[in-house]
Amino acid sequence: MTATITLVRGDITRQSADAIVNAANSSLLGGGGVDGAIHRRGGPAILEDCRRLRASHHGKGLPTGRAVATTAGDLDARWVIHTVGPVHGAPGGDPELLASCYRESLRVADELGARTVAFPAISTGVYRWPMDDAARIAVETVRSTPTAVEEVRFVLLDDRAYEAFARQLG
Ligand code: AR6
Repeated sequence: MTATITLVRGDITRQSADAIVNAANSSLLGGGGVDGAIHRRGGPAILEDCRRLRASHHGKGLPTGRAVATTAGDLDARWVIHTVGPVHGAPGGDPELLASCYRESLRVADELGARTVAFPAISTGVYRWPMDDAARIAVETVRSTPTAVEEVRFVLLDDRAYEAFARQLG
């Protein structure tokens, strides 16, 4: 089975879903963009979990392309899945690592038993991945990844992102 893909324009922190994916960084200690918004609206419980994860499993940080889950705190979700996208144009800025973010997040979602998962456009902000290419990788990867997740919802903050994803869905 593969997930049904839906598109929403808006703020991912306002979504209701089993799991909300965060475009984090390796430190797992927060940042700007969607990461900042998730921690702000989700409250301190998310950061507490992140610190615990760092201490127990990821003392050196979460590698690019991997994913881990925490509580969703005050968000309307059961879990936040944190993944680290590649920086476009930097060493290690490999498209395969961006695909890996989506695959690994779905693998974690399956482990949790999540049926609806909301994703932002990973790496397209601070990490500068070109939107059209990021949308292509996101959609192709979700379409080709077997999962028990029923709905993958891409939550796009602006028209440019929404239209890039809509073009990929055809
Ligand atoms: N809802 C949905 N999409 C959003 C939201 C939101 N509330 N806020 C931003 N976006 P970015 P990255 C979009 O920079 O490129 C952080 O500091 C945004 O318009 O959040 O993976 C982390 O800590 C863009 O299209 O993530 C890392 O250090 C997309 O989400 C670094 O940024 C991703 O932008 C990660 O950079």
